[in-house]
Amino acid sequence: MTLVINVIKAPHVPTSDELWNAVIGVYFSLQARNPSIEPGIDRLRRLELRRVREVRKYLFDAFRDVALGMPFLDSLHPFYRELIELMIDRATYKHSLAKVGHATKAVSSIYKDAVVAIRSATTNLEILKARRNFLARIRDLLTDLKPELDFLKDAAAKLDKLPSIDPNLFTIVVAGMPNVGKSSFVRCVSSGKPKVAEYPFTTKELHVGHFTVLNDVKVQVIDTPGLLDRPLSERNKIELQAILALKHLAHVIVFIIDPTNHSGYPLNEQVNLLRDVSNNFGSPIILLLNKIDIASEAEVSNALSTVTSINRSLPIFKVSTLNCGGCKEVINYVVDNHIIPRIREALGLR
Ligand SMILES: Nc1nc2c(ncn2[C@@H]2O[C@H](COP(=O)(O)OP(=O)(O)OP(=O)(O)O)[C@@H](O)[C@H]2O)c(=O)[nH]1
Ligand SMILES: [Mg+2]
Repeated sequence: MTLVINVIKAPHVPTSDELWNAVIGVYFSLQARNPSIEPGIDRLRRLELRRVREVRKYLFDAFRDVALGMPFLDSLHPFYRELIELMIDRATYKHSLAKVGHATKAVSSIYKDAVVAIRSATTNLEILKARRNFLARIRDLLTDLKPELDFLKDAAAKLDKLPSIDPNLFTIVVAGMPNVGKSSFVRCVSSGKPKVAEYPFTTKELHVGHFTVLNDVKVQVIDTPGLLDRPLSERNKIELQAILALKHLAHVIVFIIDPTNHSGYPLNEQVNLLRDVSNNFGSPIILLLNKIDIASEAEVSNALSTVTSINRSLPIFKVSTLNCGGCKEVINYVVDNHIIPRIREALGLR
């Protein structure tokens, strides 16, 4: 079964102090309804019962909204699950959600004790003592939840910043070493407008753009952070985001090589990375030799012969993403060779 996930949404997660202030607000905003008719103790008893009931309801809702509103990692698409696990410690996340969820039970039990104490009180003083006990226990409970609420608040902020990637769309993942022109390519061919700059590691997270072909087929293009030529075990969390996109999302990989010395990364390292990517991910690769506007003939032919020595059958395009030269041809190639065949297959046409 395919999961349709466009955006991961996180609820507002209150801090322990916010909840305490809200509890005090709820408690003391409630006043006696008929102050002049009822005798003192009955009026106070009734008022305190209403107050503890309202606080219970408020906290119950607040805890439930957090516990059920945060995404359940196990039911997410593996791309999102692994991406979130790069940013958030899975065990702490699960523990925090469970603790906040269980806090609803603690609130119920504190509430029940308060009701018994208020009902059985024979003087105003005893009722006020029951109030003090109730509020003190609620305060302790909220203090105890502080680390978990802080953790979940931070997690929610990270979830809100995740790119809106739909794992069900046809997806082109753009990869290569830093500074070779990946973001420039994404800007040329899609609605995505990732930052382009003359230094490496400009892109630090995944960015998504779209374009539409054949009237209404939406295609997703993902810009990735630059990868270095090194083993998976040495990759940092920024690079691992690119790996997750290649592993889980790519129907086609557009791999960009800069044959000039402009990017600062030698050709042999870029070709090593290309070999690594083609060995580790099953998706078809389209190779782009970029910066053709400044590349010398020798640089281009050297790159071509090095690349073809490792793989003769790679489709290769010479482009200049600075002015988008040649980029349209790349997209036409993807449409003709990958998107149309998929549509025909889905329609049962051969
Ligand atoms: N001359 C020339 N420069 C280019 C071309 N494409 C990109 N650049 C320049 O190369 C630099 C890097 O471009 P980006 O698109 O940011 O490269 P990137 O691969 O996304 O870089 P990271 O995000 O750092 O990995 C920028 O200064 C671009 O203007 C091109 O076709 N020709
Ligand atoms: Mg970039």
